[in-house]
Amino acid sequence: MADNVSKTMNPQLDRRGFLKGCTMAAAALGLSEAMIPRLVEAAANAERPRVIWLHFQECTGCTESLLRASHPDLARLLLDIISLDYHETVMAAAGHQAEQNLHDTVNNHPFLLVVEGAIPTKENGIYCMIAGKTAMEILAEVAPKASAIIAIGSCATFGGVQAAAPNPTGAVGVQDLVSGKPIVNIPGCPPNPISFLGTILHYLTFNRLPVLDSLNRPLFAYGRRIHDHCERRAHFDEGRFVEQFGDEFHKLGYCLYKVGCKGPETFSNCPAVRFNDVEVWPVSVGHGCIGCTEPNFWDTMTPFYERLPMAKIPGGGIIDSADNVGKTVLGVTAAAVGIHAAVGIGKRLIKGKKEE
Ligand code: FSX
Ligand code: SF4
Ligand code: F3S
Repeated sequence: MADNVSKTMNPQLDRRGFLKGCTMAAAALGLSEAMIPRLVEAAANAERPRVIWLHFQECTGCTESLLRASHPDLARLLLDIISLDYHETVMAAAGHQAEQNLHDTVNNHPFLLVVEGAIPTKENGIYCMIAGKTAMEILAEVAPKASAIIAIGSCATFGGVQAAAPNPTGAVGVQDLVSGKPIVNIPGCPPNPISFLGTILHYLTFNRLPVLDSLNRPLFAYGRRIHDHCERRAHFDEGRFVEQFGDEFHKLGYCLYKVGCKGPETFSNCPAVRFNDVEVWPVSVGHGCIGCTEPNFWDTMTPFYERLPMAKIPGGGIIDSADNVGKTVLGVTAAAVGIHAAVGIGKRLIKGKKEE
């Protein structure tokens, strides 16, 4: 049954689209141009890994952004390089046939497991049931047989909005329930498709998963603080802030820190890789980052439209209040933020190197 989803979804990918997708993924992975042919070679010739994609408590935004956004080349490339054997949203099979497909792959072939959505654990997991089984039971059955697991989206990685206090269903991420398997977390609500594609292409090209940070996120995508590569950073450093949405400073593109931007404590590649083919990301269209790649951001990053408390600013204690911060003080702050970030990233890289 292998590949039933890919065949349905992927009528054609021309060479131009194929190369474009590989080039974008290579850039996201931080590979030099010289590596692009190797990536293309792997994408074209490596044996396509079978992928089982399970959906639990989620909104399907991760799948939607991956397969149906304005990235047709990326979606087709992805479906070209994997054999998507089971995916509830897009597979043609239904009912017993779909369940049979799942069991065939799980029991007879090596496969990568992708999980989208949180797993509710209260009342023995009854808050998410598929084909008569709880998400907990399905995960317990499938995960031990997977070669590796990719948790996609903030729900599957850290529990997502379902896990927000008071977490009525006891929702958790995959890594809270599964041990003894390599787990890659690709958080974001939803995450950038290129971070997922880059992970798969890295696996195909180098026969191993990418280097991870302490939260199991690939360093190539989550190794840098948003604040440190934001196009509005010069405004932050110069003390030029939007005071409220729609004011003249907003129109001038000033820094969104005072209206709640959480970029100073969020790690993600959003400013660099951007979203959709129109090259935007939240801050570029005038909305602060809400920290959607960080653990429990629904609790820790709210209220979304209030500035980060002083204690949460990297190098904390240096910013007393953005109202009082002048150019000079912000210069010091910026240096402190930069040093803190450099230390943080250094630590992550060292950890990543050790793991590698
Ligand atoms: Fe969660 Fe995925 Fe947020 Fe939705 O399905 S990460 S709710 S955008 O998309 O799991
Ligand atoms: Fe960019 Fe937000 Fe940092 Fe301002 S606070 S520079 S908008 S990341
Ligand atoms: Fe999420 Fe912030 Fe990027 S909200 S999409 S991590 S800019």
